[in-house]
Amino acid sequence: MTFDTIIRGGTIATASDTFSCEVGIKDGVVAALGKDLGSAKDIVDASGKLVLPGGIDSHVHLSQPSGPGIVMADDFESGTRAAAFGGNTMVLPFAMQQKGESLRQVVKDYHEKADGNCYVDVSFHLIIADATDRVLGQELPALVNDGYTSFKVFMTYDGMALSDMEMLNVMSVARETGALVMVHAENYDAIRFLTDRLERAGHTAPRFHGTSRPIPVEREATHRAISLAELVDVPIMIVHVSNGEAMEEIRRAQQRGLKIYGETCPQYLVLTEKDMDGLNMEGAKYVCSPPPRDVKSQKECWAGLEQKVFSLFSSDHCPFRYEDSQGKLNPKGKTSFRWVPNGIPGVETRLPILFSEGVVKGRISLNDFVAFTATNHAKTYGLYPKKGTIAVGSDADIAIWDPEWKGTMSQSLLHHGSDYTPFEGIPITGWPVSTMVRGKFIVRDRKLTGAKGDGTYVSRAKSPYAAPSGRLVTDFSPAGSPTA
Ligand code: DUC
Ligand code: ZN
Ligand code: ZN
Repeated sequence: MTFDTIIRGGTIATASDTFSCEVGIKDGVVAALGKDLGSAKDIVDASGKLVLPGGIDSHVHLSQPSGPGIVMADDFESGTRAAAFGGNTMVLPFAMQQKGESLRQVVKDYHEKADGNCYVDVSFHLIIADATDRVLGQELPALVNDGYTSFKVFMTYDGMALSDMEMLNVMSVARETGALVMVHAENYDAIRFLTDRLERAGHTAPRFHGTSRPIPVEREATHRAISLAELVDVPIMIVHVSNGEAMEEIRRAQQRGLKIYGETCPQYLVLTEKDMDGLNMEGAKYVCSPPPRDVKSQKECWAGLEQKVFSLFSSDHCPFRYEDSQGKLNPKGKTSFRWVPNGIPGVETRLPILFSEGVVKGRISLNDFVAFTATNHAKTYGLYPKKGTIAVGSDADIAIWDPEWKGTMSQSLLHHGSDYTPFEGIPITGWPVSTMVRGKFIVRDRKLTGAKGDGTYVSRAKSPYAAPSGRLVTDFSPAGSPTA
């Protein structure tokens, strides 16, 4: 066979193995793995490089409405371009419903924003903010059948928080349809109470964002979400876990045999609440929810990865510009942390940070790095084995890494739409130099070679991780039966 491309001389790592061989690519898929594969139109010399499955970032926000007068710093074009430079071949942004909106219309709107504009492949999770009978009974089941097989629910935020009753209803639909529920676990009333008291006391600087949502706020909601999921026997993914107390809730549930999964993010490994304490409004650059905690929490989150309590490492890329009246420095944000948009950029920095801090420093193996950043995302969200690995028959979604590259994380290296990175100044070893999506280089030797439209929308299967365990709390099953 004559291949389109052969990648030669590199060290390949998957979630399970590390080996040396050539990768033969034909028609966008991996067609052969072996020695001396012969000829190809394009022979890529990967000597001294690592050849890894392209990163899949399953927690990304792009072009999402973020409140009056606030504009997100990345749309699908700039966000997926930055993703490619950061070694990613696929991202999963959210299609976010707001109160009163039809979920089907929301999905159409996000396709308008994404289709034809992406550099890497994309697929949407749905955010459910209005759990009406129509959404629960008609729109969600139809959308799951159409390949939108995961939804996120919020336990906090005005206009977004679901009551426990609504959470149970959404979880029941997930059980019946085979979808996976992602949960933002923070206690809404506790945050409102603390925010009001802080403002009344004149504590309005960005650092009080952390004070308004301390660890018990997250721990309690994590415990409650797990209990609700147990009641209806449905697996859930607790996203963006920031500390050991919430992580221990997940571990305890897993030890009891429940299908409770956890995700953590770079900000919880390398930032702390002190970063929100910068002079003037500098702290706003780090405002995200849950907030970064302390060094003890960082260590606990590392332990959560090392011990596989967490299966996913995502960026929670939710970018705003800093020097911008539509971003972090919006006029109301200067009056109180309450109005500083929540979120930080990270789609381009996620992989180098975990490689450098995790693999190079010996905290996790290279194979676990691949699992946490690509393979587990594909398995969790119904994309495996088409995505998330290097195997014959899989899409040729590949990142070539220079494991020896040394430098300092800096805004000047990045391509995202934000005007800063919260990870400025972190020493880094290892960087992705080329990114290939379905056989086409989007970035080659650090230069953009792809075009918008090279990334396409990917419809997803139901996740095997979403199958109920069959364990009921009582002899009555309150949620419907799973359908195939
Ligand atoms: N939750 C997210 O998942 N991202 C940004 C803000 C938030 O609250
Ligand atoms: Zn969230
Ligand atoms: Zn998020």
